[in-house]
Amino acid sequence: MEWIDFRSDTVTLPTPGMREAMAAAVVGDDVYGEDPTVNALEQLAARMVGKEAGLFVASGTMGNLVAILSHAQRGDEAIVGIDAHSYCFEAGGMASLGGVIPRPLPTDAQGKMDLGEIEAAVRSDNVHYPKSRLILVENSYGNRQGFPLPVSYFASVREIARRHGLSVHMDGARLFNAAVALGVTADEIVRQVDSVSFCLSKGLSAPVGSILCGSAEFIHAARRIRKSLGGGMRQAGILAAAGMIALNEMVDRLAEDHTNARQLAHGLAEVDGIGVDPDSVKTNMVFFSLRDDIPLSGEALVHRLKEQSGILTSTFSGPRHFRAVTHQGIGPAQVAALVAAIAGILQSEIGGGYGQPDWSHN
Ligand code: TLP
Repeated sequence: MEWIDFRSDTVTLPTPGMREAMAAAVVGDDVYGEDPTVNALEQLAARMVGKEAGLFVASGTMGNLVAILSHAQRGDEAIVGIDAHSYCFEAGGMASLGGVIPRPLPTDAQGKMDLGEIEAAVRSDNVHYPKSRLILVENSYGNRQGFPLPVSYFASVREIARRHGLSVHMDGARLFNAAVALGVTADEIVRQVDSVSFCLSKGLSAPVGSILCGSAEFIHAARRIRKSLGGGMRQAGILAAAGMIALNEMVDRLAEDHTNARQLAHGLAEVDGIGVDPDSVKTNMVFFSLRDDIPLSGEALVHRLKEQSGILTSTFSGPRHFRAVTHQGIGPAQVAALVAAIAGILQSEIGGGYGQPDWSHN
């Protein structure tokens, strides 16, 4: 059976063009700086986000960790959203591996930290305190169904950072989703931060890899940190070749994923027993929930979707809350299949309440 996989955009498979490019890639030893394909990818990535230099890393998690360890010393503090990926989902690497202390702040419905609270969180020079060193931001904001935060927010954060001599790193795992949704170029967003890491392996469909970008001096330091973490790869041009295609050919199509996500949200809104807010879907993620009175656990819904319809979904941020992510492997037919499958399961549980979804939205 071919699965329909809504669990994440990390499940995307390399395109046939990527596989060809990987097979034909000219490679060398990247630790010697001699892999021409890696070098070309790093230069292209840096150019696309308006930074001086780039560094190919194994994953988004490694990109954030290398960035944090390059900006901050042991005992320094990093201000971060309490539900940001770098705080919640990266196994605490900044603290366990880098000795960097996270200072989590609450975020609003879009994933923004309050500017006043950021400013208030900056430590004064006092022997009792850790040193504030870094502000971590994220765009799009994963825990807010991929909300694309506007350039103006990052400009304000940058202003605070500048006043206090802090650096700003952006977890831009889905930077291009944010840019496409906002109708701006990636470099307009990234101009506001000192460094950014973004993933090639999510909506852009490359099999492996992220890029960290920043000033030439910053990337020089980051290269050593990457080595210390075991991230000095050798003939990595095999992977970078797919990354080139990800950047050159896969960015514009992200708009399709966003359309499909909106369509999914509108479809689910028609299903009795499902809670979803279609207006809050701005990129490629749909968060929805199962109404409390439905006599079915979230886990059971996930299980039945898989067993009955070959559809993979997952709960997210709560036992009755779900995240569905659209990507290259999901088109309108797969969206319709998920809506129909959920409607069918709920109908058998509560009976009735589901008509044909109205597909005229978008
Ligand atoms: N996110 C994964 C899971 O870890 C939740 C996903 O399926 O969305 N920043 C953000 C905002 C991310 O969403 C992710 C991955 C990362 C960083 C880490 O990237 P990888 O998985 O390449 O280490």
